[in-house]
Amino acid sequence: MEYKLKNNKKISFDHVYIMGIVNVTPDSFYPGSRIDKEKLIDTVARMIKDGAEIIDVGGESTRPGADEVQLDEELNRVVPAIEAIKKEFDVIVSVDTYKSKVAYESLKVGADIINDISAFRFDGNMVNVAKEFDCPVILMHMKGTPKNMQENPYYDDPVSEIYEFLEERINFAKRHGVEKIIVDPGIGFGKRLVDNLLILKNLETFKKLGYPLLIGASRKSMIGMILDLPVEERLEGTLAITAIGVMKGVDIIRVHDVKENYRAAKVAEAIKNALG
Ligand code: 8Y7
Repeated sequence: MEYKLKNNKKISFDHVYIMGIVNVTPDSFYPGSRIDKEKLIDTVARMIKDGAEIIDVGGESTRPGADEVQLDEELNRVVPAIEAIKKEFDVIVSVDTYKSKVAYESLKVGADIINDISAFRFDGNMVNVAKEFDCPVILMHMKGTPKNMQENPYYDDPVSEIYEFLEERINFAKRHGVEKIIVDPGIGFGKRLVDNLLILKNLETFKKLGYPLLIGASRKSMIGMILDLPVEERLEGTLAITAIGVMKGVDIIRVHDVKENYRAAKVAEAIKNALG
């Protein structure tokens, strides 16, 4: 499978892609990802050198309990950042937003992919923007909203419920003419530790949806719960998830620490693809 992008670019899902996280927010939960605009270009240059093929640019923190960012503020953060990245580098850019206006303005300055953590649920116009630009869209599972999702999450069977949710969102997208879909079970979005563990243990199940699969577990609290360590100390736990994710067929891995995850993914991928 491959998805065509603008300017003769494409994502060919014949190897694992590392997506580097660039937060242009003042309140992101992991302090290492706070970026001011002067550092933006250096940061992206480093990520590309370290193996990132996609840069995910976000302007609103979606950590549990985060306040919603006003539209204008999000536009002011994200659009100039994407414009600057696209001017400097020939790299694939995704825009992390659930607001159609932010997606629209970002696509106009060169963004390639919409990363919508609401899977077209929060903004009724988002699916139309995706259709108009014929761009790939990441459809992620979340129970509730960023503000309330961790209040009391419960699933009888997280893998089946998330699978069915993603199936429904895929059908919604297709009904509206959006075909370039990437699915994501949404690690940490309205899930308990046990739910996150079962999702990761059963990642291959989500491949049966028939679309490329993305995971984002980088430094998330599930790692902190297992190891009893703060966010600064969760790299090794992240790498364990990356290796297992690759082995189970994940196509895109969204991470803060590109170099380390790229190397872990490459080794896991070599094992996964070994013949003989
Ligand atoms: C994810 C994400 C975040 C994820 C996708 C964080 C924006 C929280 N997590 N997008 N965004 N998947 N597709 O810890 O897991 O990075 S924000």
